Amino acid sequence: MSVKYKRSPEAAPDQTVEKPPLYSVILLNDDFTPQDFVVDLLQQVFSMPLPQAMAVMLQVHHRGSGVCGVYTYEIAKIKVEQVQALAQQNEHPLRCVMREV
Ligand code: TYC
Repeated sequence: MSVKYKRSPEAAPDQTVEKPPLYSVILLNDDFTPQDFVVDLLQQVFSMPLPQAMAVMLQVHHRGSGVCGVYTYEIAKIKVEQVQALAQQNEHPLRCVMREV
């Protein structure tokens, strides 16, 4: 869903621009992808510091899924593709999806 907001304090009151929709990038659990691989990937693709990467990996491992970040459509799509490419190159069944916030 898109929301309208005022462009700036200087803008005329009736002047609005569309706020872009945002997408969560979500990692899904599986029984085969090594935990270390997921931690490395979270650091590499999502620029997470090690403690955060470990926390997100454990969240996915224990709860089934976890949010890696929230982005505009094109950025979220690139992140999902990067995760899928790394998983494929390393022959892991890791799944990653995006969902509108
Ligand atoms: N459950 C996996 C294991 O025990 C680890 C894992 C974590 C896999 C997160 C995927 O998105 C994932 N090796």
